[in-house]
Amino acid sequence: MTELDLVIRQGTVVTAADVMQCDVGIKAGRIVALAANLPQAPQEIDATDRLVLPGGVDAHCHMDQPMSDGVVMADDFYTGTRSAVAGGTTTVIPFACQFKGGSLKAAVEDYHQRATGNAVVDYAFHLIVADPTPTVLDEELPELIRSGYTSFKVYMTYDDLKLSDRQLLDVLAVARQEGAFVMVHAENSDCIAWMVQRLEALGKTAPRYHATARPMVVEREATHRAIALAELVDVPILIVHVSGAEAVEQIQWAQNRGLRIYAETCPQYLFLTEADLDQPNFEGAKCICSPPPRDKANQQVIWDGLCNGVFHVLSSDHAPFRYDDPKGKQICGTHSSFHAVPNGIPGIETRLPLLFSEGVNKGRIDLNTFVSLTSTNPAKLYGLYPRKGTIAIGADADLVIWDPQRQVTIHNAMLHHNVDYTPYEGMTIQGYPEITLSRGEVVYRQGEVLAARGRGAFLPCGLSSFARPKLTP
Ligand code: DUC
Ligand code: ZN
Ligand code: ZN
Repeated sequence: MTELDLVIRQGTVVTAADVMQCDVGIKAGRIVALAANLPQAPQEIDATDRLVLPGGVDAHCHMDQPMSDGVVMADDFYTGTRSAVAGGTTTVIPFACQFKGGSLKAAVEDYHQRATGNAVVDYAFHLIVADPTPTVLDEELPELIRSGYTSFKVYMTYDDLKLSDRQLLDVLAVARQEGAFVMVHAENSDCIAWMVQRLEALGKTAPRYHATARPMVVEREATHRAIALAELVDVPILIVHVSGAEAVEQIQWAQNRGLRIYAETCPQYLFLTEADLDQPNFEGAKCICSPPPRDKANQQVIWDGLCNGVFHVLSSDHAPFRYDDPKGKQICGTHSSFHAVPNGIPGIETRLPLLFSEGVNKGRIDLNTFVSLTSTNPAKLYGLYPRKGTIAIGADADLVIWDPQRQVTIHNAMLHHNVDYTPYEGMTIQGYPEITLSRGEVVYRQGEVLAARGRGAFLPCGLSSFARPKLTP
């Protein structure tokens, strides 16, 4: 064997399928050997009593995304990806967002400029299709899909992003034709607008009314409609950030009918409830995200869905807005109506530790499921597997040396994002990344991010392993 650059020795190597005691040999940034007693290398990492996991793939996160209304995201590609590696995530897939009236290609070019020279780990882009003009449908989208942007998100709510059912059908048809993969934000826009108007007319503008304005039925109806549209076009879709039981019922119903409906959830639907929106002094705004967190019973249904296979991926939906900031949650320096507060919470760094502690340690999911949900499935869903998302010969050496014993009390001061709060402040968890490697390079070690700014590379995506055509008998 030619000399290895690095050996990770004596660890417990975990993939979506296996748990193995072996060393990991790395050469030129890739995994080249998995065996006991590998020969000495110039660089060695002792992983005794540690897990060796594939680096997390966060397939739903937002960073440096241009916003309307004077709102600015707190994390750019530098701070966002630093936060990612400190939490054990080595690949991120944020969104190049088209504006209505704007070009999709221009959005992609702009987003490249934001990422290049800043990202510390590898990244791909989803597209957001907000204006499916004939040029977008017939030219831009097919060309972009063939150039490695193989997934896109569509919205059923938010005035500046939402598509009509007719437009959704047009976009789904392009996905079917090109083999692309569609993520759907499922909430009924008119129901929300109607609720917001009535609540504001009654002076009910505090953060807690965000949840009142977006009850479960609003998500359930849109989830069902998205499924129906996908069935009509005969194309797989993934429902993003599923928050509770009634949406899960719709997804299970579709899955039981044999439809290719996939689903994602996020830590906020496992760890927060709508009571978190009802904190004093406007602090509830910190937990405003859409869909909103629900209640304990809904949390349990989301946990069940992670255990029983309804969900394929756990993403952060990291949407970083500072709290004490006129460009963030306190938009224009005021405690404005819940409806003006930017939607989203930070979570790219806490995604893996939270799921490990409450999922694996509490016996809800096994180690293989943890790896599937956080790394392997997102890599497969978005056409990055097996380069990313697994520990195998030839895969990129994107790895996390994970200390399953380490107890950590989460404080915002220890996190690496550029947000001035975490919704998980004070929560004590067990299990934390010790070392993170990206293409064989140590980019994080025990609290310190070591990665050089801009070392991350763009990843063109192949077609989704989950969007392959159905086999017909
Ligand atoms: N909801 C979204 O749809 N995107 C970003 C954050 C959020 O809360
Ligand atoms: Zn969304
Ligand atoms: Zn999002």
